[in-house]
Amino acid sequence: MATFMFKRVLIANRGEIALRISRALRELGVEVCIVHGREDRLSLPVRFSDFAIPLYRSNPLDSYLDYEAVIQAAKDVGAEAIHPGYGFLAENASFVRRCEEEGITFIGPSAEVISLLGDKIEARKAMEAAGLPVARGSDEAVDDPEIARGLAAEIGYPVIIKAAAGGGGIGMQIVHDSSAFESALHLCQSRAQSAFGDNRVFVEKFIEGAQHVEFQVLADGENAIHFGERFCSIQRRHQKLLEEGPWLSEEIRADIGSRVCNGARAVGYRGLATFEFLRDKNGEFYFLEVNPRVQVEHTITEMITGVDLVKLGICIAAGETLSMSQDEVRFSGHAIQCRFNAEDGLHFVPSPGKLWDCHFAGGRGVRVDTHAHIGYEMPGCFDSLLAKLIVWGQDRDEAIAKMKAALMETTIIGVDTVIPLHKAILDEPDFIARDVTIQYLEDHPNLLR
Ligand code: MV4
Repeated sequence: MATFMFKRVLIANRGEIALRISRALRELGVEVCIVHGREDRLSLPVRFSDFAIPLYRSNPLDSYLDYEAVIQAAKDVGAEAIHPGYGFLAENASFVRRCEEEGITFIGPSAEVISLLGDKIEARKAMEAAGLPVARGSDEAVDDPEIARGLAAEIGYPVIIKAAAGGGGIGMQIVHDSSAFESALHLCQSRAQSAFGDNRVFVEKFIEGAQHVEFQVLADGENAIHFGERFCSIQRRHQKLLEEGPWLSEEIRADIGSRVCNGARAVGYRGLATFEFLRDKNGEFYFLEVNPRVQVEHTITEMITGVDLVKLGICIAAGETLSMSQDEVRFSGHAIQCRFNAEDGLHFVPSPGKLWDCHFAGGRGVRVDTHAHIGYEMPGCFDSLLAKLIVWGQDRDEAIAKMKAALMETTIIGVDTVIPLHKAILDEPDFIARDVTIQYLEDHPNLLR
């Protein structure tokens, strides 16, 4: 029930997600404020905002990372809440704590929950206790190589050593036998120290030949519901390229779905969350981590459930309780998303430049989320995501056919994109047969020619 809604919200982000959040706010009758760097001063989310606050910095990233400046901007403009989007400040517990101190609503979970989930050892422990399946491994940080080696022998090789403060795969080491263990442990610890200022690592059974499946959750601090799963195995260097959903049977969705809701309730989660899993050849699930934010691929779930997840997340932050029950979440058809990164499609190096021409597909069941337009100057200093093309079909075959037709119409002139790779994947027999793991691109090197 709509009891209270913000009058004015500040977006602390840029690009397609800033535009996506701006649309949700406007539909809710909320005034849209946005901070921006010099590179983005002419961008669509800035032009479409009610109040734009320039925060020009010598390092362009700092326009979106200098959180004291972002908080000051919110106060200056009278915004009651800040939406962080993804990346930048979205998972920064210190920033969220400062928002809490200033009486500004952070649209997302509490600083305490972000800290808990940011520690992969703590998150793993909490979720195992809540009944989520986890891979065999250490339930605390490992430091002593002898103890760690003993644990690895017990679990059985191969094992993986991960940073407690990690995520995104930074520092991870796969170890195949005990002779390689000690140096891998030290390497992971030193990578973790330099990347996160925290050298704690933990050990897990390495799950081979796995798929990446994630569940979308919405919670209000007390209760939680899930919106099913997305299949996100097709990635390179931990950056997803193509996502789709649904992927699982109704029975498995209901089983893992009820567990992730228990996990969200156990930590008092509030807002949108994604629970990431590996799924092995036998169909066994292993919890990886919780992403405490809106994700790039939330669009897949919106297409197959018909809900506006971004609006729901804002309503929760405004103090509403969950407005739907699990029974009211219905699934229909199949959705596929292609991410158009401005990159060279062979080596995945950024390809900044001016979009001399730009045209996106349309028609029934076709959605494009983008801040791109003819004349847009794609900066090289930010994430290279330029646009997302999402299609909906009655079933997977129809969605694939629709995506191929939509890619054929897509025109982006001025920067390189990964679209030739998307086209090749959609024609590849293993993809068509759903025979896809997280090794998909390494296993299909011909796609990159
Ligand atoms: C794993 C794994 C295999 N076994 N954990 C990569 C990022 C981080 N979120 C966790 N990751 C992995 N954890 C065990 N026990 C393989 C990966 C992994 C991966 C996971 C999801 C999607 C893509 C991936 C690519 C390489 C490795």
